Amino acid sequence: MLLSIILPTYNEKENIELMIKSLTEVTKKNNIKAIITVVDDNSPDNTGEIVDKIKITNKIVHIVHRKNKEGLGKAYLSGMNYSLNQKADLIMTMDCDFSHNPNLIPNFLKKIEEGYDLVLGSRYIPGGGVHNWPIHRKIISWGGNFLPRLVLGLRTFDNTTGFRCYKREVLEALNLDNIKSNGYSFLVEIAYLIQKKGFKIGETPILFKDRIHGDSKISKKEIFRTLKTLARLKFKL
Ligand SMILES: Nc1nc2c(ncn2[C@@H]2O[C@H](COP(=O)(O)OP(=O)(O)O)[C@@H](O)[C@H]2O)c(=O)[nH]1
Ligand SMILES: [Mg+2]
Repeated sequence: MLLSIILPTYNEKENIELMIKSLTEVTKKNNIKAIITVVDDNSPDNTGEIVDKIKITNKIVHIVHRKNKEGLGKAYLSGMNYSLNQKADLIMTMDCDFSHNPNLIPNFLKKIEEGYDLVLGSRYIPGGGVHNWPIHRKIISWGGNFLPRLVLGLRTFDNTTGFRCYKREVLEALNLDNIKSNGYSFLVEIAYLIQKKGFKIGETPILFKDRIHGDSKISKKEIFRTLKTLARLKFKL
């Protein structure tokens, strides 16, 4: 069984090396056959070049170089298509800034073994939570998760989490290139399409820690994008 861990990066020079090291250790320690698929949007801080160097000695590291910054959703899509081509059986996505704890990866695989097709790392189930978040971010995140449940009938509690594990069959069943949204709304849309196809979605608790190095790239435009996406999916626009 091959696991591909997709790491989208944009200006992550302070985090990338440590993150790759940590993922390499965790997968080795747990006997998980894995590749790390970095998807870099031509980061001006040279994150891509750093990975090119690491890749020479660490053979589990792969990189997809993209020309322009096109957002998280497009980066995930590139990483997913690449992982499917590499014959990965499981495809994970996670942030490169240590907000998602690499040590939790085995918990996702356990849920997959229990029979789930998609496992979400959830802040909003017992045992999960957020660390060091200002109140406005908590409110935005809570709304971003509550609204899709209300409007689209999603049964899962954390639908904007980027810490996930998909079975390859799930991604093969979707028409990935038809997914229109980007950023957080991409995450909502893909969860909705997967639930609609009748796949089993499970959640495993995660404690989300705010980044220490570098800056968040998610803009306020996301809120409006998510509202637009909800309307489009609800009314099939
Ligand atoms: N390739 C790529 N990665 C991105 C882009 N935007 C954000 N990222 C990466 O996606 C992850 C989550 O982004 P981040 O800014 O930490 O979002 P936040 O934690 O929700 O504030 C990080 O690893 C970023 O480097 C993008 O446009 N392209
Ligand atoms: Mg972050």
